[in-house]
Amino acid sequence: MSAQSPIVENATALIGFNDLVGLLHAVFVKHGTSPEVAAILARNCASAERDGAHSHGIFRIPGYLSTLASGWVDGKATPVVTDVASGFVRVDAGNGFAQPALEAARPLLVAKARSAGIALLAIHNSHHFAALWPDVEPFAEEGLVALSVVNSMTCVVPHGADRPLFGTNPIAFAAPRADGAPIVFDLATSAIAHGDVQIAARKGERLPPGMGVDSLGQPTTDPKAVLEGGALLPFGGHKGSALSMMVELLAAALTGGNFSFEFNWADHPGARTPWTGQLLIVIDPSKTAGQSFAERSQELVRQMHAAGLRRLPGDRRHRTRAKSLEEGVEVDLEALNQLRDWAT
Ligand code: NDP
Ligand code: PYC
Repeated sequence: MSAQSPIVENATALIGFNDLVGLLHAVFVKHGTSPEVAAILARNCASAERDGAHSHGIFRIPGYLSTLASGWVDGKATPVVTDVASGFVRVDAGNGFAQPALEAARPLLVAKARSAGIALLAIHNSHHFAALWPDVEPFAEEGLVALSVVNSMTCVVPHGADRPLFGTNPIAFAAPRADGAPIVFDLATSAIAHGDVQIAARKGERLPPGMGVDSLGQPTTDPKAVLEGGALLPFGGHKGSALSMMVELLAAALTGGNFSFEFNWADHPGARTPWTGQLLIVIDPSKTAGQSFAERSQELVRQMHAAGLRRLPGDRRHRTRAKSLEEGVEVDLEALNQLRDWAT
């Protein structure tokens, strides 16, 4: 399918995955990234759109572009990888995006995980504006277990506190299984991702109760009240709050990156990307005693289904992915036309 000839259906169009990657690549390069960085961000963003992860797909492009225009992030940064210890790799992303930093460190990280059984990647001086599952899923596809955390920007009130401090701080996990796609989950530790609040505000929808507060700290279901001076709450009260605190410690304190409250983008109007850190832990489960890990994880899934479970985390994404690869990625037509303008 050609990027030039989408099939129009209502206000959406279908575009082939590779065409979408190519279009996004052109947009990124046009707006100041290197071709190498553009290739990584374009695939990441198109993959989110392909899998129906809309809060971190094309919706994010205006934020990427305004950030690049503001000079807040270096779209041409070259990450510097350091072999710190037998199970520890560090990357200075050079005020660039986190995904190219991960890509640069990947071979060393995997080699260490395979030889020692476990290895850690600490990325700092980095910007992460995307979904986290694309960072962990590929490890599970090659038989490894991966866990990643990244901290974002202050907009979440810690449980029991009076004002926002934490970011929306997601946690993503991926593990191989014997008969099927890897088990993957990826969730914000806030009750709702900031991106979904923006989408609700744009569509004029209310939020479910318990997601956020207004500028006076009062519970609200109005997304605009959350965005304009209000804040989000952690999911699950003190439990999500503790996990969000853990993410701050692992993604910032342990990597040398900024806490969610430590950067000030006030002098960069248009900047949207959190300038923080990211941690990945990769485990080689072939070192496990007894039956293979992939067979054990398959058994767990079998038992969950036998217990009545209909939907595993990742099932919805994989269903959407299969449809997108078969029929084309369904994209808002106006957004597609906008991308074409930006690409030229
Ligand atoms: P969701 O609450 O939509 O989903 C969280 C996880 O639960 C997913 O793995 C999802 O699988 C699964 N899931 C959802 N509903 C069900 C269900 N009914 N049964 C079983 N599993 C289910 O995600 P969030 O809103 O918390 O986060 C959205 C995205 O925002 C994430 O990709 C996250 O990485 C990103 N984000 C990025 C930040 C950053 O700083 N870069 C900050 C905060 C969030 P499935 O995907 O298959 O639906
Ligand atoms: O959706 O919460 C979010 C988010 C923050 C940074 C990137 N995405």
